[in-house]
Amino acid sequence: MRSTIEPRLGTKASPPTTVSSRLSQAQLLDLYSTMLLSRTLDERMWLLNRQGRGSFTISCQGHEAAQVGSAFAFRSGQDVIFPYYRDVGVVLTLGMTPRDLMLAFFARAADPSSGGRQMPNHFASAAHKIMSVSSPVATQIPQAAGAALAMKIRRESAVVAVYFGEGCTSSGHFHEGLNFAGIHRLPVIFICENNGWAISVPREKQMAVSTVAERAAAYGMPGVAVDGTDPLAVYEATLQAVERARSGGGPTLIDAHVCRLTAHSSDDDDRRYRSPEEIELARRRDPLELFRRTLQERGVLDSAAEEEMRRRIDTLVDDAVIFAEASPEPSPDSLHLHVYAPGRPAEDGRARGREETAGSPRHPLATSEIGKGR
Ligand SMILES: Cc1ncc(C[n+]2csc(CCOP(=O)(O)OP(=O)(O)O)c2C)c(N)n1
Ligand SMILES: [Mg+2]
Repeated sequence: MRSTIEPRLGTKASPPTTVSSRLSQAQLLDLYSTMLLSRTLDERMWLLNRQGRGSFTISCQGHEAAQVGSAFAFRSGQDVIFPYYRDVGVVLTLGMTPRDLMLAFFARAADPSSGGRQMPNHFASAAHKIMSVSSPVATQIPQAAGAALAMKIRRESAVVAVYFGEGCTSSGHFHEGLNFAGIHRLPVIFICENNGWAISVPREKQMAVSTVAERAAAYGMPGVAVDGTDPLAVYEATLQAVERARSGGGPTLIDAHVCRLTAHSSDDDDRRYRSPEEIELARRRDPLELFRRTLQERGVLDSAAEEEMRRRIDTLVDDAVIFAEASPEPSPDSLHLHVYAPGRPAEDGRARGREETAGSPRHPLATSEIGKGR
């Protein structure tokens, strides 16, 4: 077993030293409180899972600085965002609420992401231009390149952001998406939350290069490695990428070095493949702790303000749990909603599903089309 999140950029016992000149004191506090809200919500989901009240959770813990710091550079409701399953901090920054996320966690009818049909953390919000998370990892990357092509054709000033883990960079989708975006100089920012693990597979077994950033050279775009535990460093790197994209300079790949503070998911036991020393090293890079110390040292946050912030966030999370748990489940007759095209009702949903998949002339894999060279 090897230690995989050794310091290259950001492992440090002391807090980051930069406080962005681009952010006001109020914005810095907002950034920190969104990180704290992400962590508090996430911890509550683990608790609820262990109590048997929620079937599954997957964590943002250790990624909050990269998520909130980068999302701070986007315009909510204008830029198009393709998150991945860890991105609690991204979607909260862009306007989804604790209630929204708890409704998905409990799979309730009012869940804005999928009406209770998807796994938790498969975020979606049309109002915030947050595109639905795809379960097969990395498929969002070419989707984002396609969305960016649409932006360019329509001459829109919005940009596209797509998030993924470093494990995704071994997938063909990653290479096709970046190649296409590089060729057409598309306004898209590729943000890798590089935590050194793809479930139990360490980075050394995922790629032969030592950083994700260096992969960018193959696609003719800048690759920026950044300390993903420092929200301000991530914010600055993302802002520069956004400015480049908006001014026609094309895509950027950001490689944010983060740490995974939990097991892969609530169904995983990482003690089987991570050493206690490696887990301890990750804990020492806890982005929340580091940023709190920075803000305290700079006189932006004192303990009374922190106490008050924690109380407010606990109340928000309590409210979200009570509200979502009491909300109705989806009704069984809505089973096929958003699954089949509207306007083609059938008395027997199961039979209709089979017929449409196999025989509909509109279906690209209809049996009648296969083998005819179309
Ligand atoms: C195409 C595909 N293969 C395998 C999986 C199972 N799977 C889910 S998450 C994951 C690891 C992804 O690792 P990484 O991209 O580094 O993201 P992280 O979870 O570390 O943030 C895998 C292999 C999947 N969802 N889709
Ligand atoms: Mg990973």
